[in-house]
Amino acid sequence: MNTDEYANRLFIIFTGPAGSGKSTLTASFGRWLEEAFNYKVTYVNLDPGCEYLPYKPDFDIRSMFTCRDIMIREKIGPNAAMIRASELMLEKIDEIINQIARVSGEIVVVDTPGQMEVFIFHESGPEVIKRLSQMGRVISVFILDAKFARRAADLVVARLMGLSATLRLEIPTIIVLNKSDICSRSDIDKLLIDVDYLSEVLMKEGDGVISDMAAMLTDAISSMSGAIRIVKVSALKMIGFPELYDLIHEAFCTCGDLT
Ligand SMILES: Nc1nc2c(ncn2[C@@H]2O[C@H](COP(=O)(O)OP(=O)(O)O)[C@@H](O)[C@H]2O)c(=O)[nH]1
Ligand SMILES: [Mg+2]
Repeated sequence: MNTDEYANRLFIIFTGPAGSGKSTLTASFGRWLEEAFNYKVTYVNLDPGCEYLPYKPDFDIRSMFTCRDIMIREKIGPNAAMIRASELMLEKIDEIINQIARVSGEIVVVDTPGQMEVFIFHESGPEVIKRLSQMGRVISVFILDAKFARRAADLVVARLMGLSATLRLEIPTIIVLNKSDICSRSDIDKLLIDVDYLSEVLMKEGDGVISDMAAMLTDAISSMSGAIRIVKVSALKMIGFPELYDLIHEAFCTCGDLT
């Protein structure tokens, strides 16, 4: 139920592979929204495995359980502990959602577990998203690490990952290329916006079979998700945030500001 009280609330969920910059972007994009627009931003940490956060969370899953405690208590390794934590997230979903509801302002930035698969491909992520959708609009920002965007084929893989996140979470998803401050490709802008150019480079860079496959995937992704625009950001240097803001805005087709 999407009541009037919640109609204007926006949850921005940061997802992406380990180390791509979810926590850093949660912190810096949240701060930018506060400074540029005076929004009241709420910070939510759903990563029970992190040791350090670059923001002060209003809700922190670690107040309920941590991977470290689970490892010690259940005598298991870090990967099994992450999976166990994901199960616990599901078991305690009512309490988690109630606590998030209690602290949430108009914009809520949500940091997710370091290992994206335990959030996106297990039950907990989609369930959390479903419950948040009852309290406002939800969008996910899928983060790709520029360190792994050296070849055109990597961008195709990124789009596929973004698409699988969309399919799993069933919410609008924006793909960002983070760490643009250390991106080594000079034609990255063109690769991100021009699908024909991307196909051309794929042909040149890969060997026959691989580049054919990548080109076919590019066509398929384009027809499935329309004109895909990947925005280039740097969470560390706060670059590309107005463009990211515009994309979030466009995803909801609203006028005026985000709320
Ligand atoms: N150069 C650069 N480093 C970044 C950027 N964003 C994050 N990092 C670094 O990447 C590492 C992982 O970032 P983190 O936010 O913890 O990733 P997470 O695992 O996805 O939450 C940290 O050392 C960050 O300082 C960026 O825009 N540029
Ligand atoms: Mg993190």
